[in-house]
Amino acid sequence: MNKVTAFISALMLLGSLPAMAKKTSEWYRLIPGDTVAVEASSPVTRLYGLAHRDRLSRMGVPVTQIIEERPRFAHRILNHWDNPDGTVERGYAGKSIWRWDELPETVSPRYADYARMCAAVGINGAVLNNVNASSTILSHDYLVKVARIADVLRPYGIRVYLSANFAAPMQLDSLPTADPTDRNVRQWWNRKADEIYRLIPDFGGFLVKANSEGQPGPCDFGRTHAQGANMLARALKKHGGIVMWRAFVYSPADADRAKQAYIEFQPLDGQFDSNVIVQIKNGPIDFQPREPISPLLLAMPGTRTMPELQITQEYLGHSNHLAFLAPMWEEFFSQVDPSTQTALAGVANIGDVPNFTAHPFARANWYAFGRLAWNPGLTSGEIAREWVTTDLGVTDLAATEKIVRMMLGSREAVVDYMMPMGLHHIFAFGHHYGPEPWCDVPGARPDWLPKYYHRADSTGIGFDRSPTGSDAAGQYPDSLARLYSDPRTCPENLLLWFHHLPWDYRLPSGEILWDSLCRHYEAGYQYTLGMLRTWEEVEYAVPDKELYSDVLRRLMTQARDAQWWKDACLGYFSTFHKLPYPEDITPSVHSLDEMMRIHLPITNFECPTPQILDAVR
Ligand code: GCV
Repeated sequence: MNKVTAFISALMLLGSLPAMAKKTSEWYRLIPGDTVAVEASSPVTRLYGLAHRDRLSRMGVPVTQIIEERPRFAHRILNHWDNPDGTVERGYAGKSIWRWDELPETVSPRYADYARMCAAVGINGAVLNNVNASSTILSHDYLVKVARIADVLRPYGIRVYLSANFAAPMQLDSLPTADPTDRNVRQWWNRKADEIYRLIPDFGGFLVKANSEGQPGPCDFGRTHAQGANMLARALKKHGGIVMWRAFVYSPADADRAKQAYIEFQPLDGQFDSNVIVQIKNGPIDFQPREPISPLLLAMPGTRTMPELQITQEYLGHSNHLAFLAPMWEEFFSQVDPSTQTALAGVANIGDVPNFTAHPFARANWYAFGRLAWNPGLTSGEIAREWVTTDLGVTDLAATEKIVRMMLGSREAVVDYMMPMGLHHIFAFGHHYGPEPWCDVPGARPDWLPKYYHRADSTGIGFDRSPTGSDAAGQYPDSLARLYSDPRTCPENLLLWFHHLPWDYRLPSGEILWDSLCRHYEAGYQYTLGMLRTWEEVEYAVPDKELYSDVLRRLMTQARDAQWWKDACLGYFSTFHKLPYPEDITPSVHSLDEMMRIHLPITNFECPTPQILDAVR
C-alpha cells in the first residue's frame, strides 16, 4: 500500500464507522476429505460453496485444509437498465432478458439460467429495470409480473429490487404532487410498499435516480435528496427493504461537472436514514475508461455508501471490444477501502442473446463483478484464470496463461487508444462508441461535448482542476489534493484530468507531452494487434470453435477501431501545434477529414478490414 492509499484507509477507518457494513451472516466451509464436504449457513450459501468446490476441482486445486468464506458486501447487486418495452439502455447484447409482454403467464427458462450464473459468483440482488424509470413497473399488473421473476430468482438467493420513479404517485394515481413532505404522498408510498411485499415478501427495495438527467425528484418540490430518500426508506423499513439513492447528479450549473455530485451530496452527510445507501459511481464523471475515484466516496462518513461500477461497456467499445475490467476495479479498491462501503452495484451487461453478453469475453466482466463483490481482495489475475478455465473451458496451461495475460492488459489498452493520460469523454455524441474530439452540437449542454473535457487549444491540452482552475482536486483529502494539484506529482495516467499543459510540457521521463500522447495511442493500437496474434496462437486450446471465430471477428473490429481512435485523436490534436509525430509511431492510415466524415451509430456489426490480419502476420 503506498502512502496515499494508506492515508486514505486510515482516514476512512477513523471517520466512517457509522457507514461500516453490517457483518454478514452468510458463510460456507469446504472441508477436505475423500469428497470435499460443504457446510453452509443456508441453502443459498451452500450453493455458493458447491460452486467454489466445482471451481477448485476444475482448476485442479486440491482442498487440503478447511476453507471458510464470507462475503465482504452484504448486498451484491446487478443494476439492469432494462425498459418495459424490452430495450436496454446502454445494452449491447440484444433485448432485455425480462419478457414483460409474456409475463406472468409465461416464464422464460432463461431467468433460471441467469440466476444460476449469478449465484455461481455470489450475486444476490437484481434491480430489474432502468434507473431512468418508467412508473409502469410499479403498477399492480407489472408487480404481478415482477413477483413471477422473483419466484424464479429466489431459490438462487437473488432478491429483486426495482428502480422507482419519484413522480410515480402523480403518474400512476394522479396525485397533484410528489412532495415527500406531503401526507398523501407518504401514504401512497406506504401503501405501495405494502402491496409490493404482499406479492414479493423478500423484495429488496428501491433504486432511485432523482433530479438527474431529467428524472423527477424531491428537489422539484424544494426538498433535499435526503428528504426524498428517507420518505421511501420509511415506507420500506418495516418490511426490511432498503433504498439505494444515486448520487449521479449534475445540474447545468457553472461548476465543473466533476465537482457537482460532491457539492450537492456532501452537505447532506448524516441526514440519511439507516436503510438508505447512497450509491456513487466509481469516478466523479461517468464511467470513463479511467477516472480518479469519486471524492464523495471518501467524504460521507456519517452515511452508508456503495460504489456503482459499470459492467456494460458504454465507454469501452460496447460489445465489440475485449476489455477485461477486473484491473480497473482492482485499481479502484486499492484506493477505496471496501470495509467503508456497505454494498456494491454493477450496471449489467446482460441481454437476451444466447451467451447473454454478445462478446464472449464480456461474460468475464459479469463474473469478475460477482467475484469482487464477494471478495474485493482477489487479484485480477486470479479472477481471469478462474474464468478462462471454468467459463471459457480452456484446460491447456500455456494457452490459459497467454489468454490471462492478454485479458490483464486489455483495459489499459482501451485507455491508451481512446483516452490516455487522463483525457476523458471525447466520444462521439450520444452513443459513446467512436472518437469525436471535434464534436460540436449546436444547443447541446457544454458538459455533454468533448471540447468541454479535453480543452485542446494552441496553448496545450487538458482540464485544469488544480487550485488555479476548477479546484476539483480540492474535494479530495489533503494529501491526495496536494498530489493531484501539482503536475509534477500528479500520476501521469491522470495528468490531463487535473491539468491543462503545453504540448511540449516535459514529463518526469524526459519525454514531451505530445510525444507521450502519441506513444500511448500507438501502444493501445499495437496491443489490439497483439491480442489478435495471441488469439490465433491459442486457437488449438479453445474448445468452442464458433466462439473462437466470433472472438476473432470482434478482435479485428477492435483493431480497426483502435486505428480509428488513434488517427482521429492525434490528427485532430495535431491541428493545434506544429510538433512532428515521434519517429517510432506508425503513420496515420486515415486523414482527419476522412475521420470526421464517419457517421455513426453503427447499426450492425461491421465487417473488419482483412488488411488487419495481414498487419498481424
Ligand atoms: C441510465 C450516463 C448514461 C445514461 C445513464 C446515466 C445514468 O449518462 O449515458 O445512459 O442513464 O449515465 O447513469 O443514470
